Amino acid sequence: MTVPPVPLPARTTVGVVGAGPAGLLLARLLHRAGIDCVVLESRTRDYVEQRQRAGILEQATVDALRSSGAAERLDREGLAHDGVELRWGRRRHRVDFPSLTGGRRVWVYAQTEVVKDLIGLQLGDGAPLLFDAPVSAVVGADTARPLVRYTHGGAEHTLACDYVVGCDGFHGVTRNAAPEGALTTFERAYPYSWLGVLADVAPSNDELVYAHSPRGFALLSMRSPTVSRLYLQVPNGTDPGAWTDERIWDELDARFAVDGDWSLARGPITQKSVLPMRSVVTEPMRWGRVLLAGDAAHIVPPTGAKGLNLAAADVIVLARAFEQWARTGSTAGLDAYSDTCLRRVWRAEHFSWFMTTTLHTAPGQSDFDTRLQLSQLDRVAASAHAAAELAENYVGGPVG
Ligand code: RFL
Ligand code: PHB
Repeated sequence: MTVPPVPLPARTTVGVVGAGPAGLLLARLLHRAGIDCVVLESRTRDYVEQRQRAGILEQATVDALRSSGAAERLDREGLAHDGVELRWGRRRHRVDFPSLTGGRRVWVYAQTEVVKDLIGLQLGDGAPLLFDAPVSAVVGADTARPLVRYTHGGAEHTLACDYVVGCDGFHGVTRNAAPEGALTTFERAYPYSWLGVLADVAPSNDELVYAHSPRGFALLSMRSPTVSRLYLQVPNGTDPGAWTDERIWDELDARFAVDGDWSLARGPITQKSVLPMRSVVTEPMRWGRVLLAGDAAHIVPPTGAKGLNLAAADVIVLARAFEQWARTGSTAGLDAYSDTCLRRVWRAEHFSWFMTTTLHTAPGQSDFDTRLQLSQLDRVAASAHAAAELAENYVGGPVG
């Protein structure tokens, strides 16, 4: 029996490029609001669901997942965290979120799981979400009907939209479709990367541990009560294959070392990868009828755990703006979208830069700079104001 080909829509209200967390959450929020949308993703469903990335969700992200009906498993399996631990000079200091932020906290729930939950719901509802559908061009931003060109099943297709949203990440095509001079990019590179590993071992601490050490930064995070996620600062260009499991554990041991009773449990390492770090902001996040959201518009180094949460915040603002436009015809929300998001983006850029440069040791870093870092960490331990500044930024505020 031959299966009839799935009819591909030729026309929609909102065309979404990319099925990462930004594109999927936007599609979900629009679907719940009764606004037509089509998501086009270049990769396979399996690839998108397995890509290891972020692990911390802010309250505002959790609230959005709940209001879009995508939090059933998150509410069952997500781990609520009320603080993080900082380590430096063999000392440890816990930053308590609820007491410093009026009761706010964060959740440990992997990006892979958020993505699986959102994909399952969209496909379950029969909402148009195409994998293996790379977008090659976005044209006509200055017309009433912008077009998205993509390939699928070996053929070229065109999708006509009222608006197009580029949720296609840092290497996507949408941002590059802007006319010359329409966008300005602000950028900073860092002289180090992270070696990230997944290990089948119970996390050695109940909460995340961010460690400054003369050997470089280390982070202990987790994916579940039986799976640890660990990161080590490594030089740019590091080949993950050059790090044996034993070398990784030895280095983590040395960087997390504290006075007193604490040890790092070891287990089989199941994945290793190296990620470079960058700070990038593109302004504005819109030209004509094309808008950018998530990593397509901005990148942060992962030390503040902001990337995924910024992507979610963008699309929460955008979904509200589309709802206002669909209900009343007013474009006020869409017109304010870029300015509204960029305020939060720049706050997160500053916090991510602050966490990164306070905790990492740059190649050839002077003793003077190290003393400044240690003084800042001492300050967080000594002053409730300094600790509250860190905690407020870490847990994030309400959106919009
Ligand atoms: P994504 O997740 O990159 O999704 C973009 C999607 O667009 C698709 N795409 C296209 N689709 C159609 N046509 C095209 N021409 C396309 N070009 C691209 C891509 O295949 C992809 O599916 O962006 P989004 O949705 O904005 O979400 C942002 C988050 O993914 C990101 O901010 C965080 O994951 C950043 N990040 C991390 N953040 C943290 O807070 N903690 C982490 O540990 C952490 N680890 C990471 C990360 C980002 C990484 N990248 C981007 C290299 C680790 C990595 C490796
Ligand atoms: C993670 O669990 O992957 C994670 C957590 C906190 C960060 C970065 C990554 O700051």
